[in-house]
Amino acid sequence: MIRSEAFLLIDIQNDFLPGGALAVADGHQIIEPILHLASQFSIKIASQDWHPTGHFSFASSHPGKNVYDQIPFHNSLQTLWPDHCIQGSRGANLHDSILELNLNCIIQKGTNSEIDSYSAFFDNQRLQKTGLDAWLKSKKITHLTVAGLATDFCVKYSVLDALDLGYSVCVFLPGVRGVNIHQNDSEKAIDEMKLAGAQLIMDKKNPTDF
Ligand code: VGL
Ligand code: ZN
Repeated sequence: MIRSEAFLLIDIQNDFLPGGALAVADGHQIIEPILHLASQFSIKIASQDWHPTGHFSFASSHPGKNVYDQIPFHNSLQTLWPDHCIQGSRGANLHDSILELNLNCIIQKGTNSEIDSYSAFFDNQRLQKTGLDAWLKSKKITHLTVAGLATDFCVKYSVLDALDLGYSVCVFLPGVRGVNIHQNDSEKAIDEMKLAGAQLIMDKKNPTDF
């Protein structure tokens, strides 16, 4: 095992799993492969979507708007979501099996009411950093293997930011699933991550070239 390596688990929270407020189809299928791979990492980090009530990204905060509508925001578009991952709620908890992994660090994001944060590194406008980059640098971590939910949002933006910040990144494909508001969003996200320099892997020992 390379000591400069960590397993980064994105938003594996009850609300993104079947039965949750923003359930990702087949999201539960990531758990077993992730637990299996996790035993090979000494450093494991989880991100946690952690919104205050009335968060800007919630459709319920915009009268007349529906879930999955998009609204203009700072030269970009904000997708509107069902209320999810509300601070202190059961839905915001990391899945029990992930909590049992002896995580070295939990990074909360999306805590500012006024701005969403898909990436575990920055908010969506890149105005503020979470503590993740500083934490990784303090541990001299240079390589990340990433898994979690959702492929087409928080996994994708976390991977793109990690590459941008200079980390070597593997995406563990059996450990990701997407929201797929549009068909193929997950496939497109995977292509984007690969094009940006991420390595796509099916298991730890045998990196596969897709
Ligand atoms: C996520 C939508 C809203 C994610 C978080 O974890 O991918 N998606 N908030
Ligand atoms: Zn969110």
